[in-house]
Amino acid sequence: MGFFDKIKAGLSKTKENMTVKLNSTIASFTGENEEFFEELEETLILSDVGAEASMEAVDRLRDVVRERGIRGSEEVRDALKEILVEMLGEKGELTLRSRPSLILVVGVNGVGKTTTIGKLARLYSQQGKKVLLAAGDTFRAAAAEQLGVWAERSGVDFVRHEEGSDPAAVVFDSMKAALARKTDIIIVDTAGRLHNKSNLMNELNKISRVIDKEMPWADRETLLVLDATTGQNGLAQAEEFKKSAGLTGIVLTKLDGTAKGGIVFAITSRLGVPVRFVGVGEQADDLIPFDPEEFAEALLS
Ligand SMILES: Nc1nc2c(ncn2[C@@H]2O[C@H](COP(=O)(O)OP(=O)(O)OP(=O)(O)O)[C@@H](O)[C@H]2O)c(=O)[nH]1
Ligand SMILES: [Mg+2]
Repeated sequence: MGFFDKIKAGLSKTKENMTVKLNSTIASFTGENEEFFEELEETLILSDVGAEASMEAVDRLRDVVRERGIRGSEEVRDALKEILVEMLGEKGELTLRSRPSLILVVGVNGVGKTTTIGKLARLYSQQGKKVLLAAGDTFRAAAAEQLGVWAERSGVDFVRHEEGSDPAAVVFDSMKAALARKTDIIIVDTAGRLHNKSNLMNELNKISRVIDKEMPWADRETLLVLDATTGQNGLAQAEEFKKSAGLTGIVLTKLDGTAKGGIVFAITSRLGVPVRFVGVGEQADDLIPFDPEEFAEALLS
């Protein structure tokens, strides 16, 4: 199954899902009429798109409908699709040119960080890259073990320390090991929960400083993992991480567990941080590079 089919399968979970509602609203379009736009805005808001992004989409659609004199539902669908794709921004890859490059994976507990790292390890090692996983979640011993299982599954390198040790030291050792072994990509797991929130942000900052000091030249991506089923709550988390950790991309997991998915628009419009991957299941190959065009197509077909 490709991106399109997986997204469609995910979003078609319930009868009350986003695509069904969107498409029935669009089918009711018979020319410029305020009721249609209000219904569309409501549908978008109910699909987790968020008030701001929904209003933006509908305002833009209203203008396009007027400018082009659109009367038919097919044309209105195409116009809406164009707008949604534009709102999602360009499709893009992670910048991982240096050897090694680093991917820091952050997010609150249970969103799917470790699983995503396992999937990324699979993806990049299949592309012929030498990957090393760093067990930066030292808060729980089980966390390193879970990551170790993923490393073994994909046959990639793995660096861990004891429970309770300093995550920055794990990252330091990972960088040394990566240089010695000519590793292409270091992927760092981090804790989702510590004794308190400021500890968590301090720990991420410390990891950052160690990388800045040892490998200022290395390409580095900081990916925030968000659970799509938490809807608008994810946005508050994202804003906090953006402020304290600096983010270069979002991974939206568990899209297979929600019939909504509009959260993708809320994230890009509120944060200006691109969605790079979506998770659509628990298996190693259930991670898909995000494609705005195909996503919008899946919603509107
Ligand atoms: N259905 C589904 N489940 C997922 C996906 N990604 C992760 N999960 C599941 O979500 C649960 C939590 O995943 P983890 O990877 O352990 O999450 P984490 O962020 O590392 O959690 P902590 O280490 O506790 O902070 C596991 O049961 C995963 O199998 C996804 O895309 N779809
Ligand atoms: Mg974890």
